[in-house]
Amino acid sequence: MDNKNTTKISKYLSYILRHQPQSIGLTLDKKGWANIDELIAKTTDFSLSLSTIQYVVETNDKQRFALSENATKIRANQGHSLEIDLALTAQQPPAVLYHGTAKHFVVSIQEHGLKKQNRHHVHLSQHKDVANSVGARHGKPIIFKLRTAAMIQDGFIFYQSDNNVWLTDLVPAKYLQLVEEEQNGHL
Ligand code: HQG
Repeated sequence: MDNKNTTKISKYLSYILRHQPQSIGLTLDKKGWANIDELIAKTTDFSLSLSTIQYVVETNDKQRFALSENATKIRANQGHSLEIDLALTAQQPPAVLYHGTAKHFVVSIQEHGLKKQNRHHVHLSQHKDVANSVGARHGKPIIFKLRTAAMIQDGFIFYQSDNNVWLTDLVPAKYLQLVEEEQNGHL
């Protein structure tokens, strides 16, 4: 399968499994799992097979999806807007975490902190280059560095998704430090 097709299917699965399963009449269970046979049957815009799904899951650049042990079910590892329970457990985060965003959000973030917006959590990364590409999805990328040690001391809780995205409920502005643009240029 070529890259274009793989990306198209990955985007489709993200949309269905994170946001709008009802758009094809699919229901996810409480933990976000979809029955694969049902997903295939209800995908009518193009032809989807189990082997295609397995290929997309295995080769996905961010490991966005997981298959159940017997490959009868699939779910997204993170990024949902739907109310589902991923059963995440609290984890000790690395000393430094980054959040990539766009320049036009900076003033609002500095005033209100990082909010989860439509998703379950604020998404954070251990790596600056990943944060940079996350930010670039929204415009000119800008990176915030988090004072995670101070947050832990103040009782904030962090989770890590199965595909290594760090998550938390909110990040008040006082824990955020803007990484200077000159530094961004040397990722
Ligand atoms: C911003 C992708 C104004 C926030 C990525 C972000 C990630 C504020 C945008 C995952 C704000 C929300 C999530 C405030 C936050 N004022 N703007 N107070 N607080 N924002 O897409 O983190 O490819 O929901 O900075 O790689 O960009 O889909 O979140 O710019 O891991 O697998 O509001 O999605 O993964 O945007 O991305 P998003 P995100 P996938």
